Amino acid sequence: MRTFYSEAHRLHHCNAELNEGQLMPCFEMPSRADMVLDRVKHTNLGQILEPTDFGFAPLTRVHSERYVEFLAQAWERWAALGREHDMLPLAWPPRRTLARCPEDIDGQLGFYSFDAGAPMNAGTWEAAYQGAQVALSALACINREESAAFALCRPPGHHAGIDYMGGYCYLNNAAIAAQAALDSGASRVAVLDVDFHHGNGTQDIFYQRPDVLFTSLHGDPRREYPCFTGYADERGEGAGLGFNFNYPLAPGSDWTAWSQALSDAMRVIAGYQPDALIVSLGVDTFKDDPISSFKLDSDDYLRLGEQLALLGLPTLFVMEGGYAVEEIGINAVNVLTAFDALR
Ligand code: OKP
Ligand code: ZN
Repeated sequence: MRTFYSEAHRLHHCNAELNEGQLMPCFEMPSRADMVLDRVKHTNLGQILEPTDFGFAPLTRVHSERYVEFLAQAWERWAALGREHDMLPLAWPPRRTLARCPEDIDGQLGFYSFDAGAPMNAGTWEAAYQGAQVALSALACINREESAAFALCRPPGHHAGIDYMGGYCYLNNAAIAAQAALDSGASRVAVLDVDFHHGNGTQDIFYQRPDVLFTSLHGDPRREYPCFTGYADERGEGAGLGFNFNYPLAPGSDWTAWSQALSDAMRVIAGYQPDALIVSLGVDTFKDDPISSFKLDSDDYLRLGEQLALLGLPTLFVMEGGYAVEEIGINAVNVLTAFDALR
């Protein structure tokens, strides 16, 4: 299959994130994408292509306009205050607060985020924008001539909601692609999120809608980030009720436990009869991932690719997490090569 990739991801490189109470070097670093791209080349997965620019319109189909404008202008406003270090939010509205959007950049950073996990530097917006274009370009290629494609997005996207960033994510690449698929004629799109962390942003975006089915396998929110969503009883709302499926799994889950949830999610997806499948492909389920607690090994990603091929659907793979940098390329591309071998 083809891989879409932009060098612009490199412009996003921040110094520190909060982890376990300490500022530490960001786990989400440029070498992650480099390792995946190297492996795509090494395995001859297929052509590597630069994205086409689809502009702002597809972004504001899932994100609010004021949020996208905020992201696009945030660094300029920050730098105008003489600040040269990474942007981080300071405060968030607590429960029982009717939040009005404040005017200064510090307040707005809190208003448009849900955690301090999405620092921004001078190049973050450009990297995130091009990442979304990578997802849109890969989707467009499926529509035209190919039955599957790989969007090598960085930064990841699945924690970004309608109007907030968080958890290394700014624009929700998978959601933007899902909406673009609907806008180009699909009636139903299924999203399968296999990243270790619950895709709270994608869930939020489609929670009240029946035209996008969201399914996610992830660490149990009672113990794992993003801490407040991902419970099995979150089933959707209104017209979206019955179109959201969460599979929270215990720490230490290995292929045996994980693949049982996968089988159930695939049964739900097959029953939905979608026109396309979008896989939020995080490989932080790997046994040596530094911030996660599942126990998949590299060969298990081959099994995942084989399973997904059985669905027989046009499939877009969108890169999300994975922080064991040495193995991220092997693990992510294992899914893709095994998928290609069977489709
Ligand atoms: C982004 B993606 C756990 C810290 C968690 C944020 C994780 C964001 C993950 N000790 N910090 O879903 O891979
Ligand atoms: Zn993750």
